[in-house]
Amino acid sequence: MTTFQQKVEALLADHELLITKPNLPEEKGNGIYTRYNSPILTAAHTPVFWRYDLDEQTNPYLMERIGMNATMNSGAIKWNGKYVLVVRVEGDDRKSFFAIAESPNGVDNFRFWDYPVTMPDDIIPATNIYDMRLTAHEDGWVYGIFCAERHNPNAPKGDLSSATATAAIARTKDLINWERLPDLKTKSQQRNVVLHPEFVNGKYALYTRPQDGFIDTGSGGGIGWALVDDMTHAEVKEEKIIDPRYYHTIKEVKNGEGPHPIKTDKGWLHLAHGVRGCAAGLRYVLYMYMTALEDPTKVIAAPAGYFMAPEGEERIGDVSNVLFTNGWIADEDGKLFIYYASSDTRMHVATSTVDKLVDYCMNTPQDGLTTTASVETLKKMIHHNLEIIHK
Ligand code: M1P
Repeated sequence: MTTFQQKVEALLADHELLITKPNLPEEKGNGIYTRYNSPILTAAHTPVFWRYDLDEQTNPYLMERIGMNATMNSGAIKWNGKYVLVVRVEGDDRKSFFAIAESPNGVDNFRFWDYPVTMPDDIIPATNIYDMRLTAHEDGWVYGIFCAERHNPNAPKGDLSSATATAAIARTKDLINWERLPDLKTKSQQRNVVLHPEFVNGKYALYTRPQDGFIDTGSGGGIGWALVDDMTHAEVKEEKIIDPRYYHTIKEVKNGEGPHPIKTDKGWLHLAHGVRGCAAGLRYVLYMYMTALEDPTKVIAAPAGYFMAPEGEERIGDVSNVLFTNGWIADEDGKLFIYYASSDTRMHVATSTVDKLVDYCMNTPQDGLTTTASVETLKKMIHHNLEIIHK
């Protein structure tokens, strides 16, 4: 008969096998990035000792006591030579919290730190928090901006679904102790707010995403930009839309900045998500754009369509047909690790290089916004290629 202790050891051994499984690059790709054959984090990657009470006296059947439902939308930062993610972990109770997982190589062997992040809740307590964007700002702090969700105080009686989204702000110097700052003051609701890593005209600069309601962006025209005097009392006084939504594109319904942009010789390199509606619901894909170094509000490259869309098992999960990103890490040699979640369920990595993605942004044709324009663009490339083939 298997003893309690043997069952515990089997659980721990299976978990160790899972989290140390090598993650191999997929051989075939599109030349732009490389996908990997396994997710980097799933709910099963969370430590056994988060989920099981390992005491035979109190858990004689060795049952899971605290279920974990998903690991998704993670902020990312290179920290003491490690690839570190601030993961949105969602429990079976639907509450999300932040937990840190680190890897020695960025593609596998991600291991959670023993305890989740204790995020101070001393400003206005929130019901749920999620989707942190990390920015190591030139002021010396690492900021985390994330969504704080609360029940809408103006909801009609009995409406328990109406919520509000606010950009919550915290900062740290060690990823362990977090100082919570007041939520961003804005006229509209906000999600997907991201801090630019440098001062602009002596001010902090934020990418925003104004929205009329908790889900609907409504009159919020796209990804916005705002300058803020002081992150300890951050207030958006003026907001300018820098990356608008357009009819019949991948970002027709909504868009949102991913992680903060990366500075390159040719401009700021941005990764974002775009949303469109279809009979199956909303479809979330990733797209890229670039802005000018001297004016980060000026778009200088906007490749048409999506950069990455859900494929294979990525298509299915708690909220199917979704790719979402809020973290990437550029190594000093230009190698780039893109951390993305699929269908609000699991985390993946894709790799590329900064140079390749600048080339992708600068040389992928723009969206002409009509079928006629798309066909003309296609014909130009066919013509050019046929000349080469028949030379
Ligand atoms: O369910 C898909 C995503 O929906 C929201 O994104 P957005 O703010 O653009 O609508 C967020 O709740 C995000 O966490 C989630 O992955």
